Amino acid sequence: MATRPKSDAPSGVEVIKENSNYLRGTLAEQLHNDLDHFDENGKQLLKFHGLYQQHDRDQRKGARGTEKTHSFMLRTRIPGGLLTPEQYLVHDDLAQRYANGTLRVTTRQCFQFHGLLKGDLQATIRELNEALITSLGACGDVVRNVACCPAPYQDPVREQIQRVARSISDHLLPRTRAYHELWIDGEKVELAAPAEEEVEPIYGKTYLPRKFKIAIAYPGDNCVDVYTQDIGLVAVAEGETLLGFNVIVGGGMGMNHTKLDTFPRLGDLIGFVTPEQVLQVVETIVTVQRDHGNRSDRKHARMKYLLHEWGADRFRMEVERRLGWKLQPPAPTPALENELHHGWHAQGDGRWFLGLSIENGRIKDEGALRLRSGLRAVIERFRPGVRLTPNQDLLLTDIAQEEMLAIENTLREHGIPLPSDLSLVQRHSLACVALPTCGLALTEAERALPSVIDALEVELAQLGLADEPFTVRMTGCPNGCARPYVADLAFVGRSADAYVIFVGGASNGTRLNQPYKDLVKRDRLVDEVRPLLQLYRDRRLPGERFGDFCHRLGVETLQSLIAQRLQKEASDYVAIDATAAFER
Ligand code: SRM
Ligand code: SF4
Repeated sequence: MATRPKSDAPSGVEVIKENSNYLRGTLAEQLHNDLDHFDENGKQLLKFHGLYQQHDRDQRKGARGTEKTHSFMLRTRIPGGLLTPEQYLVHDDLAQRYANGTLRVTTRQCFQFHGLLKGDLQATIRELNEALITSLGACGDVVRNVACCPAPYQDPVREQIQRVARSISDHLLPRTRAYHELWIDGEKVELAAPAEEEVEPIYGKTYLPRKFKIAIAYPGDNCVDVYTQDIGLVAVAEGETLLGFNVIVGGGMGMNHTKLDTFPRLGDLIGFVTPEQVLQVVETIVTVQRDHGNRSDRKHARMKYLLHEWGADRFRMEVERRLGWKLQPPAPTPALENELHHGWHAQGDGRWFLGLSIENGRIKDEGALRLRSGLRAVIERFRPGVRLTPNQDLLLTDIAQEEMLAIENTLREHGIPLPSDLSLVQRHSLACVALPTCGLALTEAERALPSVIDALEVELAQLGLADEPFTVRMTGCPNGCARPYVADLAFVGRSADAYVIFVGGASNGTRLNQPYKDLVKRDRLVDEVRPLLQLYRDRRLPGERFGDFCHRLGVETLQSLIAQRLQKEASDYVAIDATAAFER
């Protein structure tokens, strides 16, 4: 598969970065003009500040020919998903005051606001920063939020990996003053232009060729989907001692349905590093991508394409050449599971945490389910820590035993179910944002998955499979924001309400799934999955998961078994019908 660009000229975004004076461009001037939006160059630069210029695609439908009204998505950067109660409440206040009254937990443990207006951006970002929350580098061609297993068990290894996540995130934050000048100080201090290495010693003035993602997994727990990251670190521990990390490089999900030279890829394991080495190694890998990643074709600019082109050995050797020393061979690690961390758990320090399932990450009040108000009530009164998970869920932490019942009651008063009230399939499902805000969405996802899950719940109950856990992920386009290509079952937006069904991923995120059926309309998704579930019920091995079953048989066998079954059902039906006619 060729990943070479047609031309080596830098892409348009590279030129914008280069000429931006470290992410400033003309954002300051544009911020204060009368328009409700920024120009094309500004749009690109805003991403580095955590902002996406969008419009409500629902409204556009009815208003052809009229000017679109712009609004903004703001993403806050929350390393490892850790928030104080005060920081949660600031997000909640701002969602009400300036955004659309909802908060969105993302698949990388961040919060997103949707529907902000240009005139309120400065106030929103300033207040977040006062609460020590930044949006700098939450989007754009830099290292994004560093994800890490958030479970708050009292365990020195967990505390250490959380610290490593924070230090990688801090170390790789853009260092430009542009963010502060624009959103916090509101004033630009004119100084003689500093040398490039003083402003951005790691990134330089064109930053990275593309977004860059890093996550850390706790031994045995792959809730962060470590193989889908540009750099995945799997902690290796002995008892309560963190020995170091196995380093995985070159994962990524995004692809295009029709461009076969774009593809999801799982990362390669290239070695082991100690906790003292990890920051240097991560920075070095980032610089390899900075210097060798494709800067002319953004469709091939992620580090996974460099790995694909070079192979893991050459990549590792380049990292070692820059380091001046060799990585140790990978250490053995326990088998991985994708832990949801739902329900009540003793932390090990006399306190408890409660993992709540947040449907597709959206925190809002709707009808009898007053999720936002209920969470606010609990957090205001009991002041638990808050942790966001890479499964778009939320953990309330550090809860005293005597508060547990009152917290449950408060949640129930607001119509908020506990995970034990929900089906396994719902708890293991993820959907990306998609419509109406995502400009790249081809189909619905967040708004469509709940009814698909309702129908799946009915099927699974009828087939006696309600207790079988498997992951179901839906995205509104092939970019893969809910990491669909590692799910047991995935629905990936294709065009006008039609999806590609993927099957055969591993629930623990260690194997990619395969396309099973193309262009399936939303209202046919469950009909197409039903025969697969029937086969699974009849032919699975003891303890076999749905994705493993589909992978063992392979797509072609599954398709032919289902065709045979349908043919047999049809001929049985004809025979029964003929008998009935004869009897009549
Ligand atoms: Fe994503 C672009 C939402 C996680 C791969 N993603 C977008 C944008 C910003 C659309 C755009 O570029 O105009 C979406 C904003 C929608 C909106 O209205 O809010 C968007 N991505 C999201 C979130 C909010 C999905 C969610 O439901 O949680 C996640 C935010 C994560 C965060 O907090 O940082 C999100 N995106 C991911 C992930 C999963 C992950 O990071 O673990 C992936 C797949 C992993 C990967 O990066 O390979 C992902 N998003 C993409 C891509 C494809 C990149 C590629 O390599 O081709 C795009 C499109 C692009 O970059 O051109 C994209
Ligand atoms: Fe938008 Fe596609 Fe990402 Fe969904 S997967 S949020 S539709 S870019």
